[in-house]
Amino acid sequence: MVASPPRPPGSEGRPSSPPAGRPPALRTRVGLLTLDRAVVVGVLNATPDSFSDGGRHQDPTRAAAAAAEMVAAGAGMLDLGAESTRPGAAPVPVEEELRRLLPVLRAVRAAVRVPLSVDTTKAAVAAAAIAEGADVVNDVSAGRADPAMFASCAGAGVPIVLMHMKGSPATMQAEARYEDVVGEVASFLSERAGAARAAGIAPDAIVLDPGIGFGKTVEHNCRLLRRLDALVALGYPVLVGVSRKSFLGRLLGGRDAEGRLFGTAAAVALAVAGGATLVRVHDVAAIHDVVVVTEAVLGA
Ligand code: HH2
Repeated sequence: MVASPPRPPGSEGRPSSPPAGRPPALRTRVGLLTLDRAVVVGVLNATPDSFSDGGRHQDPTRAAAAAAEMVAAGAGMLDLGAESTRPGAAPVPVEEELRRLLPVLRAVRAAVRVPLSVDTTKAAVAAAAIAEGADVVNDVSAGRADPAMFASCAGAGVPIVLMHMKGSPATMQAEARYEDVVGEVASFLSERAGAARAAGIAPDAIVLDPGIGFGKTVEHNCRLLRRLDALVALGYPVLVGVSRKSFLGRLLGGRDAEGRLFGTAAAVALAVAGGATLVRVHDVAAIHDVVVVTEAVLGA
């Protein structure tokens, strides 16, 4: 059993069970990742160009130190990426993605014991990362970019995060048009979960994600956060990634990524209140506090 990370003293009184309808665990190769309390997923990008931590974690030794720090601060999982998905980002060839990712993954794997996810849309990168100890695949294309992705995950018995995105990172902001954003995202994710299951991925190895900031306006992002219940109702754990995203900057008068922590905190608290069980963030220590307090209030 991979338990949720320990909470600091004073966090007694938190809810001992998830709100009704929340799936309790995610099946990984190393055991069940319990989701009775929301898991803080720390972001580690081994990229030169990610919008907020680009260039900081390319060196394996520094990445491992950052990983250990995030786990000590309460991260229950870490998400490692080697291709930026920021709006307008150009695709990275598989060799370059592996060259960036694998040394960092090996160093992080040796440094921490929490489950590691790999943020990639390529089955070959996922397979190489799984062979080096990654436990979860985080695919922002939800299996559409590479037809071999679901088979790779099913064959390895590794869970997958299926995220909604309109178009690709290069085109998505130009495609941010919906009649009913909540309904369209829910039906997309339901269809992708069905496709993943048809390819042999276990139902308790699927996580859904509304894809905050991926082909969405400020209003679309806010609406999805407000109506997260519509995604939770699909019956899979929901991961939400709001950390430092540009919709927060827009809501806050054009604030840059470094100045979006309190905005991130507000969005994370509401996501957890709406039923998210995994929150993908850069500022682990601060957001861990947010999650502890939010869950204590929810369970009171
Ligand atoms: N957001 C980013 C990247 N990967 N994966 C999921 N499942 N959900 C998200 O919301 C999500 C994601 C973008 O953030 P970041 O990794 O900080 O930036 P970049 O894509 O530029 O590396």
